[in-house]
Amino acid sequence: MPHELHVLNPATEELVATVPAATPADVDAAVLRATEAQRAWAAAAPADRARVLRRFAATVDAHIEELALLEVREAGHTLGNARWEAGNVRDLLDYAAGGAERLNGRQIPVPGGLDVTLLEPLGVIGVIAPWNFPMPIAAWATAPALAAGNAVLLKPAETTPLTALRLAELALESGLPEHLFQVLPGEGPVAGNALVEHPGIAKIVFTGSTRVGKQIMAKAADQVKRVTLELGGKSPNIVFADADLAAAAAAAPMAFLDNSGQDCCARTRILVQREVYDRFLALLTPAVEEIVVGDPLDERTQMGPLISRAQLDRVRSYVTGATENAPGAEAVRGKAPEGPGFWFPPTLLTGLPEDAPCAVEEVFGPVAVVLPFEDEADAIRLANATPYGLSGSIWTRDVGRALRASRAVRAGNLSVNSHSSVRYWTPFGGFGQSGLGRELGPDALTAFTETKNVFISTEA
Ligand code: TXE
Repeated sequence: MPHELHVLNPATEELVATVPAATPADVDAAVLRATEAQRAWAAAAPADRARVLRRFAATVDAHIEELALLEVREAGHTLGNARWEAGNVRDLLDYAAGGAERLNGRQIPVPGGLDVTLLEPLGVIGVIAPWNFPMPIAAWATAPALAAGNAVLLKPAETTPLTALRLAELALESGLPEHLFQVLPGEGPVAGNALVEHPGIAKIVFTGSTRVGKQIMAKAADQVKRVTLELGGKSPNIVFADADLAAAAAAAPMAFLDNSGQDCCARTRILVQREVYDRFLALLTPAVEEIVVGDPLDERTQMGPLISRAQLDRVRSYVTGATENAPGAEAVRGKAPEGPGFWFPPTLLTGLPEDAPCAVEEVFGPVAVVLPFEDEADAIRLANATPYGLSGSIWTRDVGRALRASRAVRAGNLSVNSHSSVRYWTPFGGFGQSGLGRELGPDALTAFTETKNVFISTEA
């Protein structure tokens, strides 16, 4: 009896679908088919690849509502977010199509001949995607990989295979050659691991936990397999005393509550200069309490459920531990439905020591800590007191301070007087244990190529 994945609606706990889980033998067969399809695709003119990807983008555009509703049902995302995510897939495909037409090598002056660089596709790419943004993150790797002439085998997360499967159908409808983009729903240690170990896979793009990312990097080393890793985060939101406090307090809740805090860029460490700490907290607290949590299909809803019971248990135990283990700790809690569904209220923790688990580890739920700092140097020290380095925000009206802090905070994606981290046309990725390599942006396609240098002698 083949193993099956049970997809639950996180808002209701109802069974949405049952999907067969791929075995290592399925992965073997998929790699063989993809290898063949990739050869023809790589030989096609870039403009032809671009045309197919633009058609794929148009097909996604015609199915935005359907894809968004599927994302709501399998991942519990609010409808507005899910629509944005489907639109992001469309935009990425369009952007990558343009990239295919502009992906060029160079000609470098060398005495005695002609020297050129060729950007060759890697081959078959294994993409291992998480459940927090199943659709966009799958597309972040898939779109540029295909555009650069590769094939893609995508393993979605166990809990969220449905949008990926639908995207593969839409790709075929759009004229993408068969077997070039295959979706293999399955378990991480089985199907995911089979991709990592397979000698026919040239590169793994993994988004997920730092723990699994390290395992994948170690295994990939055996074949010197290329990896891009997008791992966890514990991003600071630094509020200096000279900031527009009302604006900073209004923006801070959704910066850690969007997607119920299941966002690697979530600003979960709110660092506030001591002289405005009380004033800022007085603005922030009601803003958190007023967040509308509930039915993801209701357009007024700002926050939905967590993905699973396991994630709910994890978040709950972090918060219980925080309040039980620190004598001065206090929790401000917003509202959330009782259940069924995996609900947890927006939660602000104050009075925690700087090194409390909730202050340094990725909780991946609607939970932020608020910590005071003394001056600019102290803010930078606190911001960098983590092995992660994905994102961060700096709120100040002083341009010099904004620039100094942007240089000093060790993170791949910083925003000043904003929490915006992700745009498909700007690079995204982490410092330190938040990852390796960059996705999105103008260099997205080159991450799926190998540079070959060719020297042609004119003296022979
Ligand atoms: O992640 P996993 P989980 C963080 C977040 C969260 C924690 C655990 O803190 O609470 O990780 O989440 C596949 N070989 N992030 O357990 O296990 C798995 O099937 C190959 C941050 O869900 O890392 C899924 O497709 N693949 C994050 C993917 O890896 C394996 C997003 C991610 O799952 C595997 C998600 C293996 N041995 C979680 N084991 C972010 N960066 O945004 C698992 N997988």
